[in-house]
Amino acid sequence: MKRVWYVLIALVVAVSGACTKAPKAKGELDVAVFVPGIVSGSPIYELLVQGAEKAVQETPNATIKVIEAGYNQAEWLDRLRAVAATEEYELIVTSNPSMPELCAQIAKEFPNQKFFIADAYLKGNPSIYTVLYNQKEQGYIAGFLAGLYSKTNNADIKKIGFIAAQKYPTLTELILPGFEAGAKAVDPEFTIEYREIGNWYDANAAASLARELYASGIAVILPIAGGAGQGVISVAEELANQDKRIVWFDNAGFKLAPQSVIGCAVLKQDIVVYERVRAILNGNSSVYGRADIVGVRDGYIDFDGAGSTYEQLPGTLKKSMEGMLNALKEGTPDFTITSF
Ligand code: RBF
Repeated sequence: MKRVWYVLIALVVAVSGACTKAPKAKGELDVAVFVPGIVSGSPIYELLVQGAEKAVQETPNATIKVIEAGYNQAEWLDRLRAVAATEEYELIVTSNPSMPELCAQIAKEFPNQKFFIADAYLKGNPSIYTVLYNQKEQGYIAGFLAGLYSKTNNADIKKIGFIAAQKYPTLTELILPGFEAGAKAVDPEFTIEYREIGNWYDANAAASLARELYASGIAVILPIAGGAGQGVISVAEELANQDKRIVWFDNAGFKLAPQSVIGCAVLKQDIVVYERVRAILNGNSSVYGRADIVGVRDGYIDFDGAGSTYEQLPGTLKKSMEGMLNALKEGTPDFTITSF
């Protein structure tokens, strides 16, 4: 009988031992990249993952897990809570302007959890570090090129297309006004034709909107639509021989639409995330509470014209672009923002 008890006790101990987590190795650092959406097709999330992966690769004992939270925004808070509740990750890295509110909520519930949020702004929360891009400048660069191309190719139509997935503050207060200012700097008569898809995935809806805008005589569209932007690309490529074009945002887009993307207003989210995550993994904890704003002058927003569609544009147009970029880097126009 005694033997049976020994065996039973040994079994219970073995099973419970197997169920508890192995203690972390000393110095082990685990990073979760929480993607509020889907990585593939969303330039800004592709850059997020690239930057975080590079930082982790360069840090001994660091691991990374990429978690895609999907397109249902109502689920994000619960998904984020589930990640924090594992208490496995020293740092959660995420990106988009809606995330500070959700991270602040989870930080209240899990006071030890730290967050780095790119493409967002929240100052003064001791668990959260944010970096916001000055997207007024980024919009201005895109709008200026759209204006120049439209003026050169179709002088009668003073309209430029803008297809957005949804409305949110950085779109309505930075990107769109910047884009409009860029177009108007070329010709004050330009106006923006704004269309909205309603989500970040419906490429068919985006394609219909693009077709309608191009049919009205518009030559250039800027899509800010994540995965749905593929719909704008396919229509622009189909109509490229009618001089229909796209200006691209966030990353280099020439390969995505080789005939129709004429230039890219890029942000260096991969570098921002790489630098910041690496610093945090190396022990810099003074960043929490901080809200940085970066832009053209520190090189985090720029123009990418390294594609044959841009190179083939008229020399006068490229000269104007160069002049605009130099002036912008020197502060004209001055789009400085100190808080958001
Ligand atoms: N951008 C994307 O490329 N893909 C997305 O799925 C996506 N989802 C977003 C969801 C919300 C709630 C908000 C506020 C923004 C989202 N963005 C997304 C936009 C992104 O933050 C950024 O503004 C654009 O990529 C332009 O730089």
